Amino acid sequence: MTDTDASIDSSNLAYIEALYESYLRDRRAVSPEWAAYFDSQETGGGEISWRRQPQFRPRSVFNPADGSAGVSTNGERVAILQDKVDQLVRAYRVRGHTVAHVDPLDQPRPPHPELEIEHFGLANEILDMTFSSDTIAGPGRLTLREIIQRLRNTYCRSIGAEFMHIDDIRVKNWLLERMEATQNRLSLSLEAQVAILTRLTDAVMFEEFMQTKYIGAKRFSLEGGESLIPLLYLALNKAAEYELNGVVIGMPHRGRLNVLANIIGKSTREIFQDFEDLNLQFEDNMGDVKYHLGYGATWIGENSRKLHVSLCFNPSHLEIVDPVALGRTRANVDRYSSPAAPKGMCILIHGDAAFAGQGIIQETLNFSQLPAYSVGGTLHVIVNNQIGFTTDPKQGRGTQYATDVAKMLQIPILHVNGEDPEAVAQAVTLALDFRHQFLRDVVIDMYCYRRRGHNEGDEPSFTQPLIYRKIKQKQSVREIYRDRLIELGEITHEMAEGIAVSQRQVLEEALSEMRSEKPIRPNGNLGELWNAYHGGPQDEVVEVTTAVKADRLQWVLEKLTQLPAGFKPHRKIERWLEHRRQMATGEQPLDWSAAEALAFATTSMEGLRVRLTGQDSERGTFSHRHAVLHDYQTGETYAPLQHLSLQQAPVEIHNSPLSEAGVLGYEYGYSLDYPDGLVLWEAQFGDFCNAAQVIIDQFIASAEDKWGYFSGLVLLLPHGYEGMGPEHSSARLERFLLLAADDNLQIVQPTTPAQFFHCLRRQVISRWRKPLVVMTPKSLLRHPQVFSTIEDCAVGRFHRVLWDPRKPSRNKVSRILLTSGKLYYELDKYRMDNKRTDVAIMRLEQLYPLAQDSLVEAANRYNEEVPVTWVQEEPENMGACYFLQRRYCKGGIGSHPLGFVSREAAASPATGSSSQHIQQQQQLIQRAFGD
Ligand SMILES: Cc1ncc(C[n+]2csc(CCOP(=O)(O)OP(=O)(O)O)c2C)c(N)n1
Repeated sequence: MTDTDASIDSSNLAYIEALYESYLRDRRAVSPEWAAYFDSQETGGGEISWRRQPQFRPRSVFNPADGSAGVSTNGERVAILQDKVDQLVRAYRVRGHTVAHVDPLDQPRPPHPELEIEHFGLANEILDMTFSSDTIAGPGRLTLREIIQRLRNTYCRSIGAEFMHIDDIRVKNWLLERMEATQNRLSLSLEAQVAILTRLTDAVMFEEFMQTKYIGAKRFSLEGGESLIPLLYLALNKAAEYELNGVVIGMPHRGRLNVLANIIGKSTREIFQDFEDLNLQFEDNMGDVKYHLGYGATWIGENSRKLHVSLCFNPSHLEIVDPVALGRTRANVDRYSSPAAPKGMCILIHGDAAFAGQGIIQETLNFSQLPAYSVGGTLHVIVNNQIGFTTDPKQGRGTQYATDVAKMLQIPILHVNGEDPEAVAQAVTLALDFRHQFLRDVVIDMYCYRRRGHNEGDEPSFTQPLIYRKIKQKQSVREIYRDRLIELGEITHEMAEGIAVSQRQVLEEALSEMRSEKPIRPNGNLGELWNAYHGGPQDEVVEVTTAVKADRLQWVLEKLTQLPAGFKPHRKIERWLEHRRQMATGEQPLDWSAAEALAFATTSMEGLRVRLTGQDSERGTFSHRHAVLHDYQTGETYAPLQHLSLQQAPVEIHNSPLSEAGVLGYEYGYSLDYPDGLVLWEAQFGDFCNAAQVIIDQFIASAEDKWGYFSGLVLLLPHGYEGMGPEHSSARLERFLLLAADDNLQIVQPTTPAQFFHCLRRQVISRWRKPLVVMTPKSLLRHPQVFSTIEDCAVGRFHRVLWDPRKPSRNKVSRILLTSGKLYYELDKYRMDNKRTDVAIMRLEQLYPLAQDSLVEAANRYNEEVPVTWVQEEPENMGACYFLQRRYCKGGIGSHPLGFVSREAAASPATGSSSQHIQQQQQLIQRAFGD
């Protein structure tokens, strides 16, 4: 018998005694096995016999030493206890976070029963017994007391880690080893500690300075959460260490100014200037409030590597910037690296209430591992000040943590006490090493508090009196850390004060410079990529050639029908390819799908990237695109657009997740950092874009005006009244027209394949970057009258107004119809069927910016004062009626008075009854012709 065995043996007796006592008090206090054992040991008179039978066998056990069951008595005893200890170890890994000291406000956390040794049938008496600790990083054998201490240090100090929901054992073990080997603490050099203190001092001084110089001005201070600044500082240093070239940050209002000043590098002089509202003299646009502004600058890491850091401009709508920041990051990743070895990174900073409450978070997290959207892992940081405006967490979420939605991903969630800056440093180091290793997202939930009200004018004690009494008493995190370092003898009080004094001085100097010198022009922020592109008014736009030589178009079409040897698509697709081949030879005219493919192909062959995503966009909702073909036998895929030439730029067409706000935000973000590409989002049906209305309102329509951001994003929105009911008829054209002003958007409704071809190419060849909204057809995709020729794409350009191709005689025309979209073909059919040679039909292909001159020119082809009737399928309160009437054609079109024919104003866009639809449509057309 070894010494160890002896100690186990003697401790065991004490342990069993203790268990037996518990059992006598309450049979349920011990495990069923022990209870059964003790039961079996009782003699009739209640006398205990087990002491006289040391060879007890409560159950057959597995011996980890040799894998056998039911070995020697001593082995069994050890194995039983070891098994329980192992269960306890696992419980700490799973539940340790529930009791971790993560809250600087020390709000009570109830003990977790699974972290009590009794729960596993263990008792205090064996705390000094030695067990195998092989499953824990560190020494191979430890006493139970030491094991528990290590586990508590690792999982229950200032970091509470949730990671045991990760199924991949490789990932889980990596985390486990990293945390347990260090007991989840960094061992920091003095230099690193001083760096943290300096960053904290920067953060605190900035807020104090602003508070005294701009009393009562709204700035959404970071006070209480200042550890965000060292956290970001360390994150960017890590990014430099991993040789990344760019980091895009998305964050809300809280602490933005502090981050701008102390992380991004916006000069405090410029920030003061924003506070004094001195920028009006520079700005042609309406601008935005200072706590929404973004900025970009170069960050130099401690290893002297440079990377570009960009803080996205932000609307007030919490979290909606997240997909935008991700899209920007992916653009960087695609341009300079790949998602498998990304050189760019995204950091998203969130509020706790917003993270738990906003649905866009789920949409954003869902991108994480999707090949078309992954950026190789995002760092999420929740500035968890434990309040949302005036709302307590218990009113704001039904989950334990603000971060629980992130458990949908196989990623770690690190809850960390923001008042322990070294724990914050450990969390961010672990997080970024994890991201680098596994290319997955990671969440840091930094617990802190909010020193003031929601903003600087708010009184928080109205609603949270108890917490704010406590907060008032609290020293700042800087003071706490400073005192700790002084106590440890790492620094002196003078050194700490020196850091503060010099920071205060820098701020004072910047303020007096700002006050004594001329205002500095705000940084345009767009970066080099944008040098060749511009926004602004359309009258500065140079017309571009969008036509492509006929033989090239034929070659491309033919190439698009070629498949790799042995690749066999579905029979119907073979026929579809054959049809396309005939388009190449001129035997068949071009349909919509071919024109689109030609636009994408030629753009890519001119070196410009094409990226289209949307729900089921690979095939196309209406089964018309077939951009990605599937082998009918093997399921393998082939995308002909990607195999045109070795020199072509990538063409990516992807099915998106079933999201609108998230995906549109993402593609918008992509377009911000890919001005030299054609970036498109397609709605399944146009009406679904209303689920992304925030992106349309807050970014697409207004970003140029608010922030000087340009975008060439294209929205493809299927639109048209075809009896498909209230929801699948309208892409809500009226909403886009309502948003149109200052040439902020382009809104088109092309009616021929060639028009679509030219319009898409114009969007990317022109240097003018404006979002383009395309009302795309459904029934026209296969309409026999809807075709173009190769020649139509080989000459000409996009026409904003289409003249009547039937060329009615000027003197005969007594009625001009003006319409847009597929209704043209129905009106034309009626005209032909009824031989109405007195009616001319013009098409408005671009609704905004409206080419008034072209419209007047088209109307003037007919006699003066011949009335024009705008005919639309939509009810009067929708479509373009009000827009034309009120904004552009108040007095008619030139000398031609303007009338309107539409469905009656209605609450819902269309009827659900297909026969009623047909009837309405007939009446509408008859009214247009005055019949
Ligand atoms: C989508 C949206 N809804 C409501 C608001 C109004 N609002 C601004 S801040 C805020 C509270 C946010 O709380 P939290 O996410 O915890 O961040 P904190 O302000 O505490 O840092 C609310 C409701 C908003 N800006 N955006």
